[in-house]
Amino acid sequence: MLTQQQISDFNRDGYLVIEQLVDDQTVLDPIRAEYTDKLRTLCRRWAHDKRIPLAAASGDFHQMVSSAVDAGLDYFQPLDISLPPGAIQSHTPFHAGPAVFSLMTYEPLLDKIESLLGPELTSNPIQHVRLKPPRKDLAGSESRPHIVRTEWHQDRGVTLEDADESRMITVWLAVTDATERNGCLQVIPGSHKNDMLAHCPSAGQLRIPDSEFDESQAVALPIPAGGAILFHPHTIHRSLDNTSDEVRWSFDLRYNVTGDSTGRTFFPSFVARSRSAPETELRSAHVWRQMWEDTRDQLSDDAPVRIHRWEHDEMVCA
Ligand SMILES: O=C(O)CCC(=O)C(=O)O
Ligand SMILES: [Fe+2]
Repeated sequence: MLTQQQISDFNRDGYLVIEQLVDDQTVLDPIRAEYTDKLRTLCRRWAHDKRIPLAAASGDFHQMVSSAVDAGLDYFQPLDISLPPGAIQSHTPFHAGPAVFSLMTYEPLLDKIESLLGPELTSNPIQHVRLKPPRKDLAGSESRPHIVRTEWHQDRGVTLEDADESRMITVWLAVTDATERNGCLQVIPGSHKNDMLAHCPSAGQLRIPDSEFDESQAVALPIPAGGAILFHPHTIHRSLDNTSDEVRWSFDLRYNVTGDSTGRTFFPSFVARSRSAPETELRSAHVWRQMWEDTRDQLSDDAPVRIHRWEHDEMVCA
């Protein structure tokens, strides 16, 4: 659980840094192993198709990401813990592995969220892995916020209208140390007291215009691997460019009060904790993966999924 001091810091600032939230050996090592296996399988297939050298499939995780980046191959979507926005096909890849499920249902993590949202918690499907290679290695045209720096936004701005009243928390978890050099998160303290601000589509991302807040108040939040930042859906945040030589790796998970809309109701959510009806908690990684597979089947070849409300014609975006 959080201390009273942590809860009042969160209420004052709109975010809370927890230097050590998950255990390196029991939580992060299985995730590293699961991701390394998965990427090795992908690299072997690419090597077989002569798209990367065979030796590239025997590197470590960081080396394999670099090989994929050098060859212009999409390592990201097969490793993401969500389906993408836009068109979904029956073979669209994603990653819903047991080590990630263990993180999402990790009791000490749920305890912290319970301190902020109460005892009935749903795992929200707006969730991603971010695997950010050194900026210098990426094509200039790459703009996905899971791969390059993220523009100033509020998480409320990246949900649909039906979640505007939802009580929700983002958990940003560092798998590698997050530093100013490799592109840690930056926040505007106290900005959660704003309403949702306008978000303007800008080079493949959404961005709150500079005129709407005071960027000089930004605070960078470096944290060690295993640490986390919890934040409110109205907290204005972004991340910096990765100017280091290594991949910057994080997960962002979200939880909302059960019964409130997730903002992406076409993607699967599940009860992660329920003090009133513990038998409703999902405890099977296999069932979780199946939910995403069923969703993919249902959505494949449908109209592209829409994940936010913003068009270029907002006045403030002109
Ligand atoms: O890691 C990043 O670049 C940004 C993450 C973010 O916007 C989030 O977790 O809500
Ligand atoms: Fe965000």
